[in-house]
Amino acid sequence: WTAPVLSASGDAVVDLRESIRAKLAFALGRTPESARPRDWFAATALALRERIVAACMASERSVPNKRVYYLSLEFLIGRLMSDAMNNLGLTETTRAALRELGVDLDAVQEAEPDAALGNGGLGRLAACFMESMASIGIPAMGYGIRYDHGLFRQSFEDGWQREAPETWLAEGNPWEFARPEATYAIGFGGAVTMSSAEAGVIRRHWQPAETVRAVAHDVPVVGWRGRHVNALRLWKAEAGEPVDLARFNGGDHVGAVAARMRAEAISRVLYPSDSSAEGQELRLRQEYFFTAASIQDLVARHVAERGDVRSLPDHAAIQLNDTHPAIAVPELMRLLLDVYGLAWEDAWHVTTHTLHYTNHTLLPEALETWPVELMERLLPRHMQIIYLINWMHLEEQAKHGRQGSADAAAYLAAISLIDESHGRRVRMGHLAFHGARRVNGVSALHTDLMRSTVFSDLHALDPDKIVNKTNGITFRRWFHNANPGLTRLAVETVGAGVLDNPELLRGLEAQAEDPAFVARYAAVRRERKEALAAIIAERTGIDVDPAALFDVQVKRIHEYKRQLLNIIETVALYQAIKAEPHRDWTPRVKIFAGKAAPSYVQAKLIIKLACDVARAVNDDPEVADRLKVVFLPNYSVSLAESIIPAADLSEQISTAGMEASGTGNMKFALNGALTVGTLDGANIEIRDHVGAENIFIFGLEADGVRARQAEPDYAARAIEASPRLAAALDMIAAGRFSPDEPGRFRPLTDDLRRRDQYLLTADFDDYWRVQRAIDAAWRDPRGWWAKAIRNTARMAWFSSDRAMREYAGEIWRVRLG
Ligand code: DL6
Repeated sequence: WTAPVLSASGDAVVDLRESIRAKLAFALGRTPESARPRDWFAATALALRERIVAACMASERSVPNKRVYYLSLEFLIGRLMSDAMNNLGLTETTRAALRELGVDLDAVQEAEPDAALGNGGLGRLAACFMESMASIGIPAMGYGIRYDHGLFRQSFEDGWQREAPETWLAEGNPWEFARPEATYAIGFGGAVTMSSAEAGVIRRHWQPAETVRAVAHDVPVVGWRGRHVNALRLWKAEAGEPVDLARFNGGDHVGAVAARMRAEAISRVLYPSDSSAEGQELRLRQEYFFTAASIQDLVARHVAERGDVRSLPDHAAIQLNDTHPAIAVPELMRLLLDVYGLAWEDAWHVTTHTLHYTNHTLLPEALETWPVELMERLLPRHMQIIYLINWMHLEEQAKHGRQGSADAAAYLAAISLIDESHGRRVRMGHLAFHGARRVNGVSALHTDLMRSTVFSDLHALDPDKIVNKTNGITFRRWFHNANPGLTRLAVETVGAGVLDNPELLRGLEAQAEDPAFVARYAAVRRERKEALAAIIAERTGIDVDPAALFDVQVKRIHEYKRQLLNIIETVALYQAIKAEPHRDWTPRVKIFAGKAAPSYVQAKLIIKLACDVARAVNDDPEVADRLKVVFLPNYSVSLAESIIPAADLSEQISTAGMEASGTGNMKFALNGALTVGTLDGANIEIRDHVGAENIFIFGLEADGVRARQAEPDYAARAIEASPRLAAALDMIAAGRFSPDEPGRFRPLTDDLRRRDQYLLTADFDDYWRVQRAIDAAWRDPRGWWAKAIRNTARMAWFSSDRAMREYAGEIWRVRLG
């Protein structure tokens, strides 16, 4: 760790300065006078990349006994420069080198586009895991897609979300290495033929109708102190032939590149909307494209290194990040059977001892299934293999005594890989479960629910298969880089060892009530809040008081995450302030940020409501600084890095049983925000670690949610029993926040009265109660800061290094380097 604690040494500064100068001239063709911040960023990144390469080559030369392959459709890596500088110990050196060139490092860092190759938690988790694997020395490769356009850019037009394409690659990516030598042919469609039996064995040959090229691009992932470098290999889709020359010369200039456009569409955008059949097909093409390229690549590497494909499980552990790469099960089987000629039993042994699967959601609408018809058309050989796997699986169970029992048919239907209940669809979760050696959930509660609900029948067949691996976050990004002031304070208080061993944060506990330490801790927060206030003013025009309680809910907008509950409580608070304007209200700034999926109508309406409520509240002179509401546009990893260290209160208020884990909750608590949350996902484990007296818990637990959902008219009755809730809903429904369109929010309020799937009405009163307890706690600064410091001191367990060690030992059985 050199930044921000130590200063830079002279020689290193000169070396780096000259290296940056040379990159600017010879790689970018720019003079210092004509260079824009973006050019300085590219030159600096290229100079830093050079320093990563040496370590990278060392990693590549040695053949580890076993490698981990992490397959994920999303890697929400954000900006890479601060990671690279800090992990190489070069932040201050870079700052000094640029200063000598008359350039400000902060401006250069701002010029780096965010690599937003993911939607939210699942993709950000993959990025944290990659960094941790490199830091603790797990030989690993991440595999994903090199999307031209990551998660859309969000702006607001009169409070409505607008989406525009994000263009992170517009000026190239200085971190990556194109690897055209690692190119694979990926087939789609066509037919399967059989060769005549040789020695009694019939071989099948898939002859695809269409072939797309997957071209590797590697981004080095440098670990803490630069000891290990792994690669994130992202696949770009290209057409076999860039242009149909005959058509082009015949005058059909657009038609001549149609096949190319179709191929390239695969890596064009993250998460194409699946509201059309074409969108659904493209999504399946993306999943197969990156999975097949990755499996071919890793099998080829294994065979080149070890000779025999049968030993794959000894030298490779493949982790499927959710079901998006679940097609790996039949793809690996296809390669082993059709290309390497293994017998079925041997191929199945290799497959089920190499693959592992992480589940990230139990929400029924998010569990992937694909129409059998689409799979048969796009991946005919894979569908044959899936049928055969399923047949053997069902035969096996039928043999084990379930025959004849009254519920035998229902049982077999429940465990089948094919769901026949509404059309025939392949259950990707069941496929991944069946093909994996270990299956894991991402928090203790989520894993229990996996065992008792969605996977209960499969779990009964193999009770050791499901294990829990609670998520984690990389402290290098979410503490050292995002909050250098607090990191410096931790280092000065408990020693520099805390940078390598976060357990040493425990030492802060002894200072939790020491006035001098508390003053320094509070000063760091104040500085981050002032910086965030400046961002808010610049991006929204709203002035907020850094002395107020910063109450933050930032995450994807989804009904189960219940931003609507927070907004309704805001309206109720607004009404209460209006009713008693002279009371001593605790000043609050409610800060929201997050994107709604473009086709998610209800979520977009929730954003609009937040913006409309914000306008009414902020414009009301009677409220003044007691309550402000802000919706920051275009939430991203970089924005999160500015928001999280400035938060006093972290809203983690999902309906119990619905948030698999959450990782934002960990980032906030580590940085000393107090959590207001339900007993959901990892909140439960956070409470266990920080102590029940240092977190604000409210609402129904998962069992209570299920019981309440079974009660008829539960929402109407809850509203009737809560005058405060009823008044807030009435105010919204009557158009008080949407005078130009009074009925605008009726779809939200009507849905709450009729159905309220996410139990907002049930939890509202308790949420109000806990928020007022928070107001009172804020008015006792000594008590508040002691709680905050205890949060920081007790969060070490949530490091993704811990999570990766657990995966390495208990799932992958891989040695650390
Ligand atoms: O495990 C990472 C992250 C969890 O922290 C969140 O609780 C969960 O919602 C998220 N899951 C998804 C689901 N996507 N799919 N499929 O993003 O995973």
